[in-house]
Amino acid sequence: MDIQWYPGHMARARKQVQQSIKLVDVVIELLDARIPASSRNPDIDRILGDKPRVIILNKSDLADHDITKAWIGFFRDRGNVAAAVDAQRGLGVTKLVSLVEKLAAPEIGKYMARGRRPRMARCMVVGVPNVGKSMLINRLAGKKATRIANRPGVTRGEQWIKLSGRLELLDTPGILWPKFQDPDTAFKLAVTGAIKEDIYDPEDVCVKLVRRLMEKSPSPVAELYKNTAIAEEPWDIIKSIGAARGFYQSGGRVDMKKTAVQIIKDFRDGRLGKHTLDLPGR
Ligand SMILES: Nc1nc2c(ncn2[C@@H]2O[C@H](COP(=O)(O)OP(=O)(O)OP(=O)(O)O)[C@@H](O)[C@H]2O)c(=O)[nH]1
Ligand SMILES: [Mg+2]
Repeated sequence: MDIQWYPGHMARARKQVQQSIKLVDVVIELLDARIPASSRNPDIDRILGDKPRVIILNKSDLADHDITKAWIGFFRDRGNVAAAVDAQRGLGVTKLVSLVEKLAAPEIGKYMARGRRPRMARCMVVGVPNVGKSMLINRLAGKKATRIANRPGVTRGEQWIKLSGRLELLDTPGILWPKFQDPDTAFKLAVTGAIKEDIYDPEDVCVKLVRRLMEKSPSPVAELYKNTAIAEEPWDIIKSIGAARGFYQSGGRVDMKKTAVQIIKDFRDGRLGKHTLDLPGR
């Protein structure tokens, strides 16, 4: 899989993140719980410097629960603050607010030591595309939050959300690009939806996905598609699933692309079970 980003685009986004983090006490680094290693920007340590951060594994509803626990242990062993969240249903969000407050306390303490009045902790969310940044921001904002336009004293145009009197959240998320160190990372980013459909081949990705899922016992592919996925090779399995669904092209051949896209969607929506593709300590 040969995938290229636009370097200019990436550099601009990165610069914007570097500007924004100056405005906050704490950064929420959002990772996809299904691929915590692959969804991490490899330059993140350099980008964030010594800014306090909390590592959040989002979409934990789609990930293997035990492996998520192992990942949180992995990050904590390295001295990070880490927790799992399901931004879609709002699980883990209240705890996240407490973690951010705790991490911001030393900075606010320093601020007050200079004779200033106490202020709220400020934070922002950063992560790769599609990891759930906007959804988490909306969850954090909830109903009680008020959006504050152009708060004086900070960069013009920055929008802040006041979270029930405890936190201020920068409402523009920081988008960082993942890196494809190897074809396996590219596969994981594609299958989870972190990269757009126009830069990978769904049939290619689906073959890899089916092969991986066939290694599991019982195979989630055989379970979901019942008696339709009876072949040995991933390509033939995809073909039989397409045929069973009636995905034909004119001329009577199975529409492999349409079938592949559907199977990938089934995976992303959790219909093929909860899977984590990256193991801690990789
Ligand atoms: N199952 C599940 N889906 C989630 C969760 N969080 C976000 N999503 C879904 O993931 C997709 C992307 O969410 P967004 O919040 O738009 O992600 P984003 O990081 O803002 O994406 P960009 O703005 O494109 O960078 C949406 O379809 C959400 O419904 C979660 O915790 N669980
Ligand atoms: Mg967004």
